[in-house]
Amino acid sequence: MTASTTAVPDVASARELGLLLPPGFELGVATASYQIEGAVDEGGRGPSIWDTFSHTPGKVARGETGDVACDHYHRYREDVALMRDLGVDAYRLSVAWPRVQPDGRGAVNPDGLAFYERLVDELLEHGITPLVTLYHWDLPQPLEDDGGWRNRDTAQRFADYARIVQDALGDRVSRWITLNEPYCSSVLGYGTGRHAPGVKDTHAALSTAHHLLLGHGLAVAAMREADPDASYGITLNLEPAQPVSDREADVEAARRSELLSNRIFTDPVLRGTYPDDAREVWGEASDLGFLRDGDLAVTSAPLDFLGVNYYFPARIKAVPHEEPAPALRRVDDLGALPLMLADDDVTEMGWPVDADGIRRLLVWLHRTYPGLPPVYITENGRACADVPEGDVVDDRDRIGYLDGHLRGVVAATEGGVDVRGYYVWSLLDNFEWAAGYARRFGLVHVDYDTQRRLPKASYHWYREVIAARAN
Ligand code: IFM
Repeated sequence: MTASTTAVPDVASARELGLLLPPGFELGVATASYQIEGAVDEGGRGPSIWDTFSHTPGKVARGETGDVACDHYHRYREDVALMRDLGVDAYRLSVAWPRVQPDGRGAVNPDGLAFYERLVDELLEHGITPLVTLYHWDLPQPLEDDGGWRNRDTAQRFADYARIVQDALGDRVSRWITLNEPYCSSVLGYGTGRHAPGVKDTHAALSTAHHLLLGHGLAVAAMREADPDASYGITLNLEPAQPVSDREADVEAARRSELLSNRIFTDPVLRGTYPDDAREVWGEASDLGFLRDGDLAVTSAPLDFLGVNYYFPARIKAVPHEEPAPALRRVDDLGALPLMLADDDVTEMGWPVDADGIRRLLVWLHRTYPGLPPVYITENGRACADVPEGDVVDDRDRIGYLDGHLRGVVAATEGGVDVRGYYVWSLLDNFEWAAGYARRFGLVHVDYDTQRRLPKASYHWYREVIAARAN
């Protein structure tokens, strides 16, 4: 189905916002393979760590899995039609490694590649540019059986897989993102165990973060050699951290929070170093044996753009411990030392809303990393308790969130930050990882019983913003 004709809240303000956007500014939507595709046993796809994890009792709310999700694998034409009617310039999708290379190494699955060829062709036919993410957390299970991202060899396997996808799609895709949010893959996947593969091991969180960045750098080098004219980037999820007071303990806790959520990723990628304080904090948990000579030259391979996912800022308060906590305790349990304080406005995820946080983050990146490549906001959005009434989903909280954050991006560009585009997370309601299907982020409501798509008020609002742009 295509867009229905629900009223658009505050059309004038949407149009005014569209006119504020810099010339050529790109607007898009984003999704990810495991969250929308379903069809986990079809077309020769192998199992991923998220299949295993979601089928393990107690790991995902209500025992939900991505087995069917939005059934996008079969309904991608309908979903592309929704994007066409929305008027987006670009669509950020991810390729499922286990569809393309079920074992994570060796044999390639032509049926898996064929799905992405059909999808890319459909996008191009409707004038939508594909922005392809190669890894959005669905590691082939056979690689996990060999250690997953703890195993340094996985970095090379990832680079090989990236080239396979590029060989198949590179004649139609010229913009590539290697990894989505390596923080989540490493810290949540191998540190806190909240995400697949569910490992709780501080040293593993650090080594996997490093191996992910190594895989990113190896993939960029290999892909650039094959096609120097394409654009290559990585997407990092970043949180500006603010101490809740001037107390030394809070300031110190904020520094650690920012180190773990931001700088252990931005520094190796944008500067080719690890921060000095990372060595100091890591020392207690790890011998850093994973770090080898030459690695940081690989992780800092020059990029054409940086993808930034922003959702919320961290307001950090030091929590007293009965006994001195090991410095790295935060990796085991991110809530243990600093806390995020509940704000007045909190999303269904429990995340505080602070639209100016996106501006502060962008300005921080710009000031901290001279030579910062152009930035794309590759995800931004909020979960709302969306309930259709007839054919209407009145998600005005989402509209308010998106409006405020886009204005924050405009303010950052006015302050000199080179931001080239913005992608709403997400086109569709989808499988929100350990939270299952109850957390809805879509511009389009999905009824998981019928797979009916229903554009929400925010979809109509975004269409007005897109249409109003001066360019
Ligand atoms: O759904 C996720 C996405 O997969 C990665 N970034 C954050 C989103 C909302 O939690």
